[in-house]
Amino acid sequence: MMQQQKEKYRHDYRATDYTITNIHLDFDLNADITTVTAISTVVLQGKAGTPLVLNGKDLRLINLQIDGKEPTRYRLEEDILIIEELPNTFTLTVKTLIYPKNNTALDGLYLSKKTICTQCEAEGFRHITFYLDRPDVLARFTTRILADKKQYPYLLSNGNLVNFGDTGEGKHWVVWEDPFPKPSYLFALVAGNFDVLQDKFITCSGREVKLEIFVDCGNLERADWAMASLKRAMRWDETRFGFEYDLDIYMIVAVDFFNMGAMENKGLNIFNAKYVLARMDTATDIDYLNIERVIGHEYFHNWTGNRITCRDWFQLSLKEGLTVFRDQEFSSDIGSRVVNRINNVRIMRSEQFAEDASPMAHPIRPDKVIEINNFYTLTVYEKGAEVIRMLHTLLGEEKFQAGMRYYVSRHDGNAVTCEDFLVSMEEAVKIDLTLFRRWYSQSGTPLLTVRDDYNNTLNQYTLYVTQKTLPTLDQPEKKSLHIPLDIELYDVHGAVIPLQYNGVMLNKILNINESIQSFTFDRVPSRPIPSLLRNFSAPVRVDYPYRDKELITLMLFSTNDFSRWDATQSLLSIYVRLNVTLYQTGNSLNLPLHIVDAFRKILSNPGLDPALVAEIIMLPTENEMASWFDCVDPIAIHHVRNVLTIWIANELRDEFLTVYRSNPRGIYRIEHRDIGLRALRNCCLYYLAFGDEKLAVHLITEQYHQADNMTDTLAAIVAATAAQLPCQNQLLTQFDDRWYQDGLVMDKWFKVQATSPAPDVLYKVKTLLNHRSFNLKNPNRVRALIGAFSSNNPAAFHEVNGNGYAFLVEILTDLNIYNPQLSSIMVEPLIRVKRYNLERQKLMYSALEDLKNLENLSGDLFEKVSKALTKV
Ligand code: B3K
Ligand code: ZN
Repeated sequence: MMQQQKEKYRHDYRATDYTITNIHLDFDLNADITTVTAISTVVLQGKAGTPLVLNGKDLRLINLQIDGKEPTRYRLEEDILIIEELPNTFTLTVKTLIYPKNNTALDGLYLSKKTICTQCEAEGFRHITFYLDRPDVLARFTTRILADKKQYPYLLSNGNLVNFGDTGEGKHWVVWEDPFPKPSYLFALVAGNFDVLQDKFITCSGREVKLEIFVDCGNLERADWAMASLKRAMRWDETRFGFEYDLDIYMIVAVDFFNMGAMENKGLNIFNAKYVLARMDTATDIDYLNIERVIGHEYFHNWTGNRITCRDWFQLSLKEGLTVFRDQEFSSDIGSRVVNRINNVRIMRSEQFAEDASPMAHPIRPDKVIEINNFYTLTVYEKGAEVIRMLHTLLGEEKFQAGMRYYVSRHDGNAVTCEDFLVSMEEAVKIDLTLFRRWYSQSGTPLLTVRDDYNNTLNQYTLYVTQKTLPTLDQPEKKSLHIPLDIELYDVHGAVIPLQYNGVMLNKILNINESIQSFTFDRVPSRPIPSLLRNFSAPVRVDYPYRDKELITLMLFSTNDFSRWDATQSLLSIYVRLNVTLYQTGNSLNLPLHIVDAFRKILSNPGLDPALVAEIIMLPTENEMASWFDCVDPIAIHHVRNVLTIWIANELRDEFLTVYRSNPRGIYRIEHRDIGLRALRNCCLYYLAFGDEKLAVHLITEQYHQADNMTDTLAAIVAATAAQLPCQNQLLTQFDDRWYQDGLVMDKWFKVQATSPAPDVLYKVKTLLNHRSFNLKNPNRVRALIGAFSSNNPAAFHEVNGNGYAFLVEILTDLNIYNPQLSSIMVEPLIRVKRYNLERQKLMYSALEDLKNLENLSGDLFEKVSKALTKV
C-alpha cells in the first residue's frame, strides 16, 4: 500500500547541534555478519543540552557508550538513535552488526560477487553505523579492517595505509588514515582478491602519486585504458584548471554489482566494472570513450565535490553540474569537441527535456525531495552542466577560471551551497548574476520563439525573440531567464554576414533576458539565414520557421560543425512530423529528394570529419524523434523512421557501398580519426542492411567474422537485427557461444535483442530473463535487457495492448523489494504519462495504480508513482 512518505524542503536546512571531528572505524569483516565499532569525537556547536540525533538503518545495536559509559537516556526510533543529557564534548562509541550478504539494495556495505565493498552516497553510511550522516559534517577518518587473509588479501579504505599486520588464525588487519576531513558519503571500504595494475603519476609540483587499479583476477589486460585515462585526467586538471592531486595514492576498484557508474570516494574510487574494463575485442569505441569520461569525472570530483563539498543534498548540482561540465571539457579537449557537443545535446533534447516536462520536473537545485537518490538526474547533472556552460560562455575562459580559483580559495575544506558558488563568481569577476540565478530555481525548458524581418531599403535585419517556459507539475508560475543566444547570419550562398549596427561590430552572443526583445543588424546585403543557438548555447528549444532550402544551406556551408548537424536535425524534424501525420491519417508518406541530395553532398565532401558525417547522416533515434512531438505516437514514429531509413538506403546505395569499401580497416587504435572512420563505415553498413538483402547478408556476415574489435562486431549484429536479416539469429548464437561467461559483453547482446523491431520482442525479452548470462540482481544486466526494452524500444513498450507496461510492473514488483534505487530508475518510462494519447494514458495509469498498491512500496518508487498519479 502507498505509505505517506515525508517531503523534505531545502528551506528547512539547519546546521547540526553537534559535529564530529574524528571517527575511528573498526570493521571485523565477514560477508555474513560484520561487526562495526565506531569511536567518534563529538563536539557541541549548537545549544547545550540538546539531544544528539544519529541516523542509522537496518543496524543491530550491540553497544553504546558516552565517554566509556552507557548513556543514561537514549532511545531507538525508526531510523534514528536519540541520546540525551550529553556533555559538550565527548567520545561516542557505537558497536553495530550488519549483514553484507543480505544487502541486495547495494547501498552501504554489501557483497559484489566475492568482493565486499561500500556505496555511501547519498545516505549509505547510515547502513554501516549510527552517525550524523549528512554532507556538512566533516570528520577525519581512520579505518581498521580485520578479515580473513585468504578470501580478502586486499583490504582498502580512504587515505594512506599507516599500519598492517597478522593476527594469526588466518586473519590480517590494516589501518588506513585519511588526512582530509570528509563527509560520511565519501567513506569507502573494499575487501577482496584482485589483480592490480600499478603505475605512478608525477604531479605538477613534482610529487609522486601511486596509482592502482584493482580488477577481478584475470582481467589485468583490460585495465590499461582506464589507467591511461586516469593519467590524462590528472594532467588535464592541472593544465586547464590548475588542480593538483593531494594524496600519495589514488585507487580505483572495479566491481560487478553497482547501482550507478562510479563513486568518487576520497582516494578510493569504486567503479562499475563497465567503466573500467576494456579490451579491443570486448569494448566498443563508445565504451572506451565512456571509460575515459567517467574516470575523468570521478577524478575531477576530488576538487569539485570532495575538497569542496555540498552543504546539503539539495545542493547536489554544486558538485555534479560543475563536474559534468569539467568532464565534458576534458573529453572535448582531448577528443572531438563537436562529437562530444552533439552527443551531450542529443541527451539534453531527448532525455533531459522529457524529464523537465515529466511529473519529476525539478530545478537543478531541487526545493523538495522525498528520496534523495531520485535526484541524481539528468536535470541535476546534465542541465546543471549546461548552466555552468552558460556561465562559461558569458564570462569567457579566463574570467571563468579566475572565478574558479576564487571559489576554491574561499571554500576549500568546506561544505557549501550553489549560492556560495555564484557569489564567488560574482565577486571574483565583478558580474551581477541576479537574473542568471533563476536557472537554479526554475524547472522546465524555455521555448524561444524567433521571428525576423528584413528591410531591403535600409539593408537592416531584425530578430524578434520571445521566451516562454510552460508550467511544470512542481511550479505553475515561470519567470524570464537570462539566456545566451549564440547566432550567426548567412547569405544564400552560405557566406557569413558580419553582425554590426551603426558601424559597431556586435557580439555573436545575444543576451535574452526579457520576455520579448528585438535585435537589429545593419549592412545586411540580402535577407539572411539565421543560424540560431549555435553550439546549443542554452538548454532551450527554439522555434523559427525555416524553409528547407535555408536549412540545407546551413547543413552544407555553416562555419560551425555543430550547426551543420543541428540544421540536419531541424530539417529531419520537419519531415518526420509531416510524415507521422500522413501515416496517422492513412496517407502515403512524403519523401523529399532534396534531403537525399544534401546527404549525398555531405557523404562525398572529403573535407568533412568522418565522425561528423556519421553524426549527420545517421537518423536520430526514435526517442530523439519523440522529442519533436507534444503527443508522442511511438508506433507512427517507428514506422516513419523505418521508411525513411529504407528510402535513404535505396537512394544512396552506391554511395554507401563506396564509402564502406573505401575505408578499409587498419590496425585498431582509439584515436579520433579512426573512431570516426569506423563510425562512418558502420553507419554505411547500417543503411546497406536495409538495401539488397543478399548483399547485406554477405557484407554483415563478412564483417562479423573478420572483425578484430567489438565496435565492428557489434555494428554487424546491430545492423542485422535492425533490418531483421535472415543471418541475425546465427550471428546472435555465435556471439552467445563466444561470450556467455562475460556479463559486460553480454549486455550488448541483451540490448540488441531488447531493442529489436521483431514483432515478438516482448516474448523474446521474457525468455531472456532465463538466459544463463542473465541475473536480475545485477543492475547492469537489468538495464541492458529490461531498461533497453522499456526505454529504447518505445514502439514495443508502448504497444496499445498494455503488455509492455504489465511486464514492467511485474519486474518492478520484485525490484522494489530488493533494490529500490534500481526500481526507481526503471520506472521512468512509465511515469511520463502525459506524453501519450488518452488510450495509452489509461493503460499507464492503471499500471501505476498497480505499483501504488504494492506492499512495502519503497520511498524511491513512491515518490515517482505518486507524482505521476497526481491529477492536475
Ligand atoms: N556521486 C556519484 C553518484 C552517487 C549516486 C547515489 N545514488 C557518482 C558521480 O556522480 O560521480
Ligand atoms: Zn559526479
